Amino acid sequence: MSLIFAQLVIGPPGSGKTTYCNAMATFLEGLGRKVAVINIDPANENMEYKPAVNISELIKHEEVMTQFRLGPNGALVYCMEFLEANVKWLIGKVLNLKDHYLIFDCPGQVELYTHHNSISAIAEKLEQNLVRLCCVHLIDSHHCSDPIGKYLSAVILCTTTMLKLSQPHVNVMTKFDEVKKFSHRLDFNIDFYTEVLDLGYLLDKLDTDSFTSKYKKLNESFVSLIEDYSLVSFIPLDVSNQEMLLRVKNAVDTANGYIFGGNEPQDVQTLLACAVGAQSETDRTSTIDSYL
Ligand SMILES: Nc1nc2c(ncn2[C@@H]2O[C@H](COP(=O)(O)OP(=O)(O)OP(=O)(O)O)[C@@H](O)[C@H]2O)c(=O)[nH]1
Ligand SMILES: [Mg+2]
Repeated sequence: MSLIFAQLVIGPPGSGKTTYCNAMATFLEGLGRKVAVINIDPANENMEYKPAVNISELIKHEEVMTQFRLGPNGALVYCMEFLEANVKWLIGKVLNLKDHYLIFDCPGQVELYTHHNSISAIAEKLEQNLVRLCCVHLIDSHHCSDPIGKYLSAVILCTTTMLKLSQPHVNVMTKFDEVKKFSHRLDFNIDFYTEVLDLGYLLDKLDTDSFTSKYKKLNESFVSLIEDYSLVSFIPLDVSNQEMLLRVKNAVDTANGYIFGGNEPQDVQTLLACAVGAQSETDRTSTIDSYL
């Protein structure tokens, strides 16, 4: 049986998941890949793509809220548990799409990836059915504008999710076109945030802030945890930039093994390999610089 390659697109609410699914699907189709987007976010309202499979065929978020008198988050958890209990339904749909490259659009409730078990159980079931996943974790670049309240928590979120889901993983910093609006206020060069460089400098910053200095020990522990695992770095992305989409695609194809077993015509693969090889560090830096 042949392998199915897929992206599991996750990230906090509004980080750009649905927009990314649409842009990446269009980008890959442009390269000749046969793509299907599967929506497993029951609260998804504004899909720009036409999903090949939609969780709302199985369960409706609003009905769960009404029937069980749950808030939006409780209902989302219920829907994910329901999907896990009915994972055979999903596997059946996926196996019908076995000649496609799959992109899963996921819900934005982060606890589903850091604490709850349903998504990791579903991912495991997909793996058992020869789906080779790569989690693509989207984080809004706006988090860099607040290293104290947002950036550190985003990096902890990524670390925790990577450990919890235990799947190949690519972290992406989205809405990079927005960075220029606040780049003059950043405490460090943008590479510091994307490469997750020595966070000791961040700690110095946290210590000078009257609010966060109260939590010195806690912040030290967070930084030490992140640095001990040393798992996180981010690929910058503006969804309208093809060069940036290509970099994300290449990282994902390497992470889930598509480059070794994908069905893309050989000449396209060779061409892309050349394009990637040709993109030197200077090219990469100048793409990023053009956004600052
Ligand atoms: N400027 C800019 N805006 C973006 C980019 N990607 C997404 N957005 C915008 O961010 C907003 C949220 O995008 P969505 O794709 O709905 O985010 P989401 O993660 O699916 O949101 P939820 O499903 O509600 O969790 C929309 O207004 C998008 O147009 C980007 O690269 N640049
Ligand atoms: Mg969405």
